[in-house]
Amino acid sequence: MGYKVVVAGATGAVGREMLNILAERHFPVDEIAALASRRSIGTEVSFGDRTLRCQDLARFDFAGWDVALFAVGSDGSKEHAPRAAKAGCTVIDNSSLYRYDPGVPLIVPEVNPGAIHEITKGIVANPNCSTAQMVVALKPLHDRARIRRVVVSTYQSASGAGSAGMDELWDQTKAVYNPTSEVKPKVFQTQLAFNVIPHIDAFLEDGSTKEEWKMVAETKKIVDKAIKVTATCVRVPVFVGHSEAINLEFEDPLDEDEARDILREAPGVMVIDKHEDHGYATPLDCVGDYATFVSRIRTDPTVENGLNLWCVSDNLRKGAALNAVQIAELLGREVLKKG
Ligand code: 11C
Repeated sequence: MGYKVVVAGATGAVGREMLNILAERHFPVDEIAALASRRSIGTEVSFGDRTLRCQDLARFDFAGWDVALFAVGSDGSKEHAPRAAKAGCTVIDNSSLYRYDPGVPLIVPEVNPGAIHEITKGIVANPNCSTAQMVVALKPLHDRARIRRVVVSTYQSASGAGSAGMDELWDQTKAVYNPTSEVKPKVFQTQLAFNVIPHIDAFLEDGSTKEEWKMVAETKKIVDKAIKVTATCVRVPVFVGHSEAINLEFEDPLDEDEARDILREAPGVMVIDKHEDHGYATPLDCVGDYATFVSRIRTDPTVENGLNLWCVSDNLRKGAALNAVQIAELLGREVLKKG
């Protein structure tokens, strides 16, 4: 016996990956519904070798459905997630709306699976993509040597802004070679093609951005509230795959060889760390993969117990859809227990 599963936002970049990953991982599905906003009703999406027609999210009755993966943004989640939860369908929400709500667990299954038992509102939150991959790499190191402080700089791909972000990067890239066509930024704040933009999400009063704030707040909620985090989040002209340069300070000594061995054994981590050309992961290497790749692991001799590393992952997968499906698997195993 399997589950009745809903994917809301099924035509978007993350929603399509949710369907792909549910099929790839043979999630025990008895029945599946793909939902979308009114303008996409009837749009066909793939689920393994099946084709699903999108139904209207606004009119969908969630009663009798077990789990709904939401990739509809905060406005859509605000309108429909409580309605689904009230009907008895557990929502796994990819938006930021509920992440900081103390009554909503925020889960990365390799890191804090036990939080699945803290569901109080019928909703589980999926973290921001840049946080998800980072905490997969940090947790095993924190367990061994207690991380005191994290300094992270991100190199985030256009797909973090969805299909529209990828389209804009593509159009701008082509337009650079065609002097007659104008490059007008819409999704991003300025031209992304052949550029980098140190600005993701809204500015906050202290001069940081919401994306940077999310990395701080979410790392504390998922791993340990005692960890200090400071982030600089940057958009780069890459289609898929977020990269992060991470500097860590530990309470206890941890040498780079032991850190490498710990990460080699860690769930969800793939270490690629050779001191040679392409002996490290790049975004192109991680597209379509499940793992969080860790490279360039090395001692930082400028601080006590310091370590540097490079972390890359497919932001549409571990950063969004894969993590949501892993939460659904955890929910099935630990709470719903139907499969
Ligand atoms: C980006 N990380 O790359 C963002 C996208 O809070 O789920 C995901 C935003 C979020 O633009």
